[in-house]
Amino acid sequence: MSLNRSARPRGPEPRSAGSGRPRRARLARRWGPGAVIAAVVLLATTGCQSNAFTRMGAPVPITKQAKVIVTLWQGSWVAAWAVGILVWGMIIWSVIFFRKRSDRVPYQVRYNLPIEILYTVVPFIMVGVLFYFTARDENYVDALPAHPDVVVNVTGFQWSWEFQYPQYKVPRSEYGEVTELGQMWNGDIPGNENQLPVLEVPIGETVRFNLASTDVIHSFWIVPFAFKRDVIPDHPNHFEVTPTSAYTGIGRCTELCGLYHSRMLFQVKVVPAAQFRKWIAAQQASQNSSGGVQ
Ligand SMILES: [Cu+2]
Repeated sequence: MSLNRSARPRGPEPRSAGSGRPRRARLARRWGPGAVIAAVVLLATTGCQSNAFTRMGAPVPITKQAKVIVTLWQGSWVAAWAVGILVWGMIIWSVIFFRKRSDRVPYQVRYNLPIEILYTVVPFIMVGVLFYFTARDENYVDALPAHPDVVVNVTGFQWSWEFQYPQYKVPRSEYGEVTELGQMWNGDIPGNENQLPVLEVPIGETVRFNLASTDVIHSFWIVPFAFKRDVIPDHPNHFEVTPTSAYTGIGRCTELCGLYHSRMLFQVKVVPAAQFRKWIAAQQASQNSSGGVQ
């Protein structure tokens, strides 16, 4: 009678050196900690740099608030990667070290109370941690300190924007204050992007935005603010930012508001405070002499 595998009687396999569970345990002991350390080091070191990959698609933030939002976003990804690596690791580990080797029914684990408590409690802890950081950062982003350096009243309408600076008066204009109007974007007209309404704000100062709509719901979005806020008729919305770096770009409406929603663009200029004061003084002078006509 040949001694092939199928002829061997069923039952526990002999635990000879170099085979079965002790071998698996040795391999796991040898490679397990190294793999975990490598994963942690990889995550920690790539997290030190700021590039498109480590920001996980988020824009380069240009306000204090945006930095907090992007950091929260990165933290959520680190948590997701950690859970993913752990789960994938355990799947791969069990596939490699516990693959079927015979028809013997494996050791059955049932009613293991500690393990069941563990995988009930761990998700609660994960949700709790994510909730804590989200609530903390949301409170920071939504905070409205009492005395902002610059106030901008934003009015959204179909299909453009009006920006008013109530701290900077223009007595001879019908608006009474610096008012920036423009044209709806039209790509058929060369250079039309220079006719868009202008929103200019200073670096390093707190800027309060008061949002209002005259018709339907719009939404105010400057991509590197990493933030959007709805502009709702009869429901004033507010938010405040502290810009940290210079930026020139396009802001947009991000709530489908009608036929020309996609053309509801505006110019954004984040500039040094001195340049902002110069610009606003020039706006005051020109709007005063023109009576507010732009
Ligand atoms: Cu809109």
